[in-house]
Amino acid sequence: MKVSKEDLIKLYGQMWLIRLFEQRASDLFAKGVMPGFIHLGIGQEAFMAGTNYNIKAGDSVGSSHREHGLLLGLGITPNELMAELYGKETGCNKGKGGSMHACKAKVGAIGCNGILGAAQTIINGYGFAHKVRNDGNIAVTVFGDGAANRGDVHEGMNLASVMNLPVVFIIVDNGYGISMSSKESSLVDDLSARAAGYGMPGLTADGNDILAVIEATREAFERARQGGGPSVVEFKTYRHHGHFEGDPTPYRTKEEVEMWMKKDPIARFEKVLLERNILNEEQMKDIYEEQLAIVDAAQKFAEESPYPEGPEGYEDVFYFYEGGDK
Ligand SMILES: Cc1ncc(C[n+]2csc(CCOP(=O)(O)OP(=O)(O)O)c2C)c(N)n1
Ligand SMILES: [Mg+2]
Repeated sequence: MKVSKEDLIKLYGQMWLIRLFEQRASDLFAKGVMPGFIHLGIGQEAFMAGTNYNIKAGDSVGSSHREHGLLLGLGITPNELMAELYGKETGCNKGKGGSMHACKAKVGAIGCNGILGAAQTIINGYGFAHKVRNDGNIAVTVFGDGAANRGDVHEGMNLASVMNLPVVFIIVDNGYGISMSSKESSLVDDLSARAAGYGMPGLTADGNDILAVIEATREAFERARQGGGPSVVEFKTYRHHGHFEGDPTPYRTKEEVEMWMKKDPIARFEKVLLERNILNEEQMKDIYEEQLAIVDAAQKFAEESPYPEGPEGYEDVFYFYEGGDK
């Protein structure tokens, strides 16, 4: 697929935005400034930016617990996402969604479900709505190698298939489900092979090569848009950090980490951009600085924003008080 020079440059900026945003979140979390619990997708930027590239206005995209990058690409701004991570009133969910439940339905970011696998059945409702409305939009659900082993995922795939829904199941095999290697939790090399069991196409692509991601999602998304039904796309990638921030990762070797660092998706894309004379090193540095300034501004915005207070603090949430539930 031909991607214009302008788009390649935008994608490069987008990858840096995701990485810098998450590195900042990691630092703030380590300092104890950021509350809650975060899972970072540093190292997985190519699949996030590449998938977003083929998303159109009106599509419904369900993310998982590691996809701040997808949310940024869909249209949750860095300011409102950072504020959400801080639990502030100016966050996209007034600080009550946090990292794992940040969403913004009007830009198609339909959110995450804390129960692995559950979102892959729910996505069919979105797919069905697009089909009934005949709006040419699709529903996309992104989930991990660990989630892929849940029974609900199989039900979801089967239903999408028999109802010929415009749903794309994106499996992100990043090597682990917490500390369980994906090589041990499933004995098929490619999790996309599951698609055959439901009579739909399945494809595995290099999730650290943004151009391969764009190609794979384009094919699957176009099929779904044109009434060709659901499919599975699997991306092989690696998370540079642990499952959660603070995870000491005793389950992986230094050699394994080093091997994947050599496949860093940003460095790989830089090589392509240099080889094709699209950007030189100085221009790449400028783009990096631009994205860094956006992240600095997002942090400042989040820190200066208020927490939800008074009655507002108790709206949109279930809470318990002594003497009964309310
Ligand atoms: C049904 C269910 N079981 C267990 C958990 C706890 N849990 C949260 S994340 C996770 C691992 C997910 O691994 P994977 O799907 O590969 O995604 P990744 O974290 O690698 O992005 C587990 C077991 C859960 N949230 N839901
Ligand atoms: Mg995983």
